[in-house]
Amino acid sequence: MLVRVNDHIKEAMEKGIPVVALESTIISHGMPYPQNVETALKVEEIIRSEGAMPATIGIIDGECVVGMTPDEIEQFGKRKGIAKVSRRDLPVIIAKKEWGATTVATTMIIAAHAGVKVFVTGGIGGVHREAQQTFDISADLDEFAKTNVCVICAGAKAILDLPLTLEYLETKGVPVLGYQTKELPAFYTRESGLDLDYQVDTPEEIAAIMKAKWDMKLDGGLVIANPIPVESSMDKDVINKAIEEALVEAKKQGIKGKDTTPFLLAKVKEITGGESLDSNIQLVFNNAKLGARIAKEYGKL
Ligand code: PSU
Ligand code: MN
Repeated sequence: MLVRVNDHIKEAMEKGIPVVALESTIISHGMPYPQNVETALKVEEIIRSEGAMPATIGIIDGECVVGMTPDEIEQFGKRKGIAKVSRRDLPVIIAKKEWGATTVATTMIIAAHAGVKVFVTGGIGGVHREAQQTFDISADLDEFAKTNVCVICAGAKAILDLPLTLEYLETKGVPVLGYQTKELPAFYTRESGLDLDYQVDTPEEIAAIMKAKWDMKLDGGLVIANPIPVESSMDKDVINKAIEEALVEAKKQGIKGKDTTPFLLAKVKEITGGESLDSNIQLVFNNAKLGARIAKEYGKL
């Protein structure tokens, strides 16, 4: 079987309980052990407490699993050498029957297969700084152009070129909706200085926009940009300085391609003495709450 939807997820769907997808690259490549596993399990708990069903997605022995068990989540957090799997990697990992951690792009693909429309994560990939030279644009952005899943995130990290990321999403026809804000949040901070065209204030409004998009056969996803809670957000100067330093270090070490995002995340954490990791964890929890509510509202339509 290419995609295995576990029984508890199937049952939830039959009963009309809304399902929320979760990715595994954030577990295997986005956070250190054991915080990665603790966070992944807590996110599931938050989604359940909101009356929805979490479905963490990953690839196990070449099988795309929707609704991993806590033990499998633990494995994704602990095991070394689990590949980071984006769209181009997916067929190889499946055919070779390997384990793979799914990025935003791949999680969208597998969620869509299973009929899951809402997906919660921390941050999405984007256009990297200096992409004019490197061509490094995350495959996440192209996935938003074709796969029908609504993704709740805390905006995009300032390790990316945020203005170019917004331009790219516009070109690809992807709605970017600010949740109770008119400004693109920048992951660790609530502000980026970049205006969004649309502010939405309730999960109901978001569900209605999802439905209108897909009823019109406008294929592709939506980005819901949910700012980090004030009490968990970082000082702008502190985080920006850490990011600049991390970027210099990445260049010095010749870090490229798929290694860039995990490298920068780990480096920023090191430079900020772990403060960025705490913020990262809190913003995912905040997104989980909103994602569950959106899934519930969409389920009513
Ligand atoms: N942002 C984070 N943590 C992450 C990622 C992004 O704060 O773990 C992961 C997501 O899985 C995202 C991927 O899809 O990085 C993007 O990688 P790339 O830029 O190589 O496409
Ligand atoms: Mn890349």
